[in-house]
Amino acid sequence: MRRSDMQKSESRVTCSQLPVSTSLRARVLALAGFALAGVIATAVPTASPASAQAAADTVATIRARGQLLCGIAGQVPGFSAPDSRGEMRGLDADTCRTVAAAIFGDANKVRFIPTTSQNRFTALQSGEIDLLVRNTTWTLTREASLGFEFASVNFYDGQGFMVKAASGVTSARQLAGASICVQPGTTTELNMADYFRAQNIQFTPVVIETVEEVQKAFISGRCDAYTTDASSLASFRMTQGPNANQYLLLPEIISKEPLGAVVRKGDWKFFDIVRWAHFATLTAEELGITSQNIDSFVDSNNPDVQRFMGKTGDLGQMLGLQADWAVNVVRQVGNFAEIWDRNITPMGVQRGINNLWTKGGLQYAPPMR
Ligand SMILES: N[C@@H](CCC(=O)N[C@@H](CS)C(=O)NCC(=O)O)C(=O)O
Repeated sequence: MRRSDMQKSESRVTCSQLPVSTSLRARVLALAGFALAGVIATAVPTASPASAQAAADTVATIRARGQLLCGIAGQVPGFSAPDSRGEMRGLDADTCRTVAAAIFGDANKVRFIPTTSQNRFTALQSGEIDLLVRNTTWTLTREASLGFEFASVNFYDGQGFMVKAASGVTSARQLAGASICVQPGTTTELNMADYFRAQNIQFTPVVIETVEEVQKAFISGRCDAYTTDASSLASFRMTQGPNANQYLLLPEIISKEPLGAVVRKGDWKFFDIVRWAHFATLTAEELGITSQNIDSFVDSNNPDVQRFMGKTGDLGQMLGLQADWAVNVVRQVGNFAEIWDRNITPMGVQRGINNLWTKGGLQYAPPMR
C-alpha cells in the first residue's frame, strides 16, 4: 500500500488529555525568541533545537531543584505504572531512580512526569523533563535531528503483533486487509508501513494516541491486530488477567527497538551520569553485588570491587558525584538482574538478549576504572 493510500484509510483519534503539552506550550512560548517555540507550536520537532541548550548544566539544575524530573509513560506495567499505593513501578521508573541515587544518594528524589508517545520529545527539548525513560527507541533521527543522545539501553526489544487467538491468525503475513492499532509518533508506525509495503500486503492503520484508547480499540474489535514493542504487548497481555490467553503474540519480530534513557545533546556531564548509573547496575551484577549483600563487599580486596565501592580511585569525583555513588545505586535500586526480576520477570518475559554479555546477551559495561 502506498503512503498516500494508507493515509486515506487512516483513522485518527486525537487525545483530549495530554498530560504535558498544554503547560509545556504555554511555558515555551513565554520564552520570547527561544528557537524552540516554532517547533513546539507545530508539535512536530524536526530541527535540532536542543543545541540552544547545550551550555545548560542539567545536574546543577537538578541539584538546585532537589529532584530529578523524569519523563515516563506511566501506563505500561513492567516499565512505568503506579502500584496500588500510587508508587511508580517498572524498569523505566527504576532507571530514573538509579540516576537520582547517583546524584543525590537518594533514589526517591525523582518526580515522575507522564508523557505520551507524541509529546515526549517536546517535553525533553523544552526542559519540562531532565531525562526521558519511556519505552523509547534509539534511532539515528532522534539523535542527529531531534537533538538528543541515548545514554543507555535498558531493554533490547523488537516490534511484534498481537491478535485475538479466536481470529485463527498465526502469522503477520495473514494480516492482509486487517486494521491494525498503533500509537502515533512511534517507530512502530513507521516499521509497520515498511514491513507491509515490502511484502506488498494492504492494511489499515488505526492511529490512536493514548495507550488506554489503543488497547480499548483492540479489545473491542475495532482493530484486528495491535502492534507495538513486544515487551509492551507482553505487558498488555499480563494486564488482561484470566483473559490473557485470548490474545496471541505472532511469531514475527519486525524491527530492532533498543529502548533507553534519553538526554538533551551537549550536556555531557549529565549524559555520563545517566550512562554510568546504568553501567553500575551491570557491573554490580557481573561482580555478584546485590542490594542485599552489598555490605559484605565493603572490605573486599578485589580491586574492581574496591573501585566500585569508592574505597579506592576517584571515579565518583570524575563524574561530579560522591565516592559511594555506585553503592547508593545498587543498595537502593538493585543490580540489573534485581531490577529485571522485579519488573520484567512477572510478565513472563525471558532475559534473552538482555542478559549480560557473559551469558550470551548484549548488556555489557565498559570497565569502571
Ligand atoms: N519504542 C517505540 C514505541 C514507544 C511507545 O509509545 N510504546 C507504547 C507501547 S504500550 C507506549 O509506551 N505507550 C504508553 C503510552 O502511550 O502511555 C518508540 O520509541 O517510538
